[in-house]
Amino acid sequence: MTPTITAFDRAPDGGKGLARDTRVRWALEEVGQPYDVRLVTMTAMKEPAHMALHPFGKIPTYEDGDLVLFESGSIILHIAEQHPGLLPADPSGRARAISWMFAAVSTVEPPILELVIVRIIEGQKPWAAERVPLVYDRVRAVLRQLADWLGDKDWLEGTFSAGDLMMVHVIQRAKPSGLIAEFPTLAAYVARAEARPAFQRAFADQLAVNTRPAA
Ligand code: GTB
Repeated sequence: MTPTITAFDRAPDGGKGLARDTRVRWALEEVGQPYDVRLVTMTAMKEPAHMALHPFGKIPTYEDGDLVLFESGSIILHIAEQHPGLLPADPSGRARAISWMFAAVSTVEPPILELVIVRIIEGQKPWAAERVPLVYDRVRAVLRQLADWLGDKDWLEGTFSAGDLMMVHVIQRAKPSGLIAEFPTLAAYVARAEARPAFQRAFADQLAVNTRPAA
């Protein structure tokens, strides 16, 4: 059966690939699984039909037969478990790759999201000017640790995995702040991931959706 994912009808980033459907598209492309996409407006996300699929009224979701999943991390883990290509075959390597998936969403993503919030959503608040440098430093600290781990390796554990996919998509969100460019190791890591044909296809597909002419 062909799975169906949901994505923004129009992503607020206009197609920069930062919305979380892109990481799911990328995983599906990496494993060669065709998929359908149902586009959802901001309004429809909060209506009963979508809330029945996603308890928090967000995208992405994933439907395959009777199975409905939400949370990009769990969707990608499911895809990686169903198909070869995103998790090493040996149990320890697999467990390490999954550790990196969790690290991406629970250690690296939170300070990056805080930065997005303070720069964009709260940028005009009177206290923003004081808070922005503090949050920048918090993101810098975690990026420095990630860069130190990566060292001169191409990927976090040597071979590309779902851990790299999640991590790269998470840190791409920090690109507009200029912080990735401060770490040449990470800039090269992101560029290496973005050069993967599966990423290119996923990116092009979401771009086509988000730049299509208005109906
Ligand atoms: N933890 C969940 C997951 O990983 O799946 C988070 C899901 C989530 O936040 N989804 C967002 C959403 O549906 C879209 S991706 N938001 C609608 C709502 O909350 O009503 C987040 C996102 C939004 C916009 C940009 N952008 O413009 O650059 C990037 C990422």
